[in-house]
Amino acid sequence: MQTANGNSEPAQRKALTEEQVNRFWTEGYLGIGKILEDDEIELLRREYDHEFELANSGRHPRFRSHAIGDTRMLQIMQMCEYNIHFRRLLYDDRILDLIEDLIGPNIQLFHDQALFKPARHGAPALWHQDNAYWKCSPPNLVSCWLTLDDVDVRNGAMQFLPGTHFRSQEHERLADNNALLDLSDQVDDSKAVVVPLPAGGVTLHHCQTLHYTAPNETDRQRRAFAIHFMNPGTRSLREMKYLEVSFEQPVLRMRV
Ligand SMILES: O=C(O)CCC(=O)C(=O)O
Repeated sequence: MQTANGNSEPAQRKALTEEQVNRFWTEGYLGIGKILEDDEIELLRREYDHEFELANSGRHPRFRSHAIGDTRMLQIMQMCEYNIHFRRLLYDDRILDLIEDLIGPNIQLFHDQALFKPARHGAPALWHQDNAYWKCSPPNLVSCWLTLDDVDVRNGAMQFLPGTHFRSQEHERLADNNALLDLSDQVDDSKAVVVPLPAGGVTLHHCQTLHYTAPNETDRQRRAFAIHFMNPGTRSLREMKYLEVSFEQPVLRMRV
């Protein structure tokens, strides 16, 4: 194939080293440092806060609040349908290049979500595999989890159990919140790896990697945005879409 620079092959672009790609497939996750500039982070924080202000006043159609005891995880599903700045992020080459190194150049959105742990009473995300919710086939989805605040173990940084992506596990529903799945009883969290990040940093994880985030008991809020990517042709058995291949969600990159 001819390209504009006259070479016979497309230029090789690599966002991840071979060692990082191997580590991802061995451990099921990767921590990547800061990928956004400070002015981009500031803009996204303002937009994020605006969307949650709408949600707090009952004016966001995709808002949910997940309570565990007296803590809350606030969630806006499909932020990309309401906010152009978050929609742009789906197409950001800095993110898509990372994803391409893991699942190849044909990349479709599965969904996105903003996950907000307010200061002092942010609920934990209990140990789970994403695909226990999604039931996607084949189970090859990769998530990019982006933080708009500095995160550490105390305000809800991602924690992963390395190597757990090789098999799916049955999940129980949380007793006092039927919407949430919980594997805590079956998890040896002494092996958990915490991935602290600066604002504008990301983690990548496979849809079967067991992960958890702690309650936010600090005075710092924790604003995160997760984008879940799949290959076109992935089917969600949960949505009973196994008879069809869905192109309802945007195809973000395609090289045929
Ligand atoms: O943001 C969190 O605390 C949890 C995120 C999560 O579980 C995910 O993105 O898969």
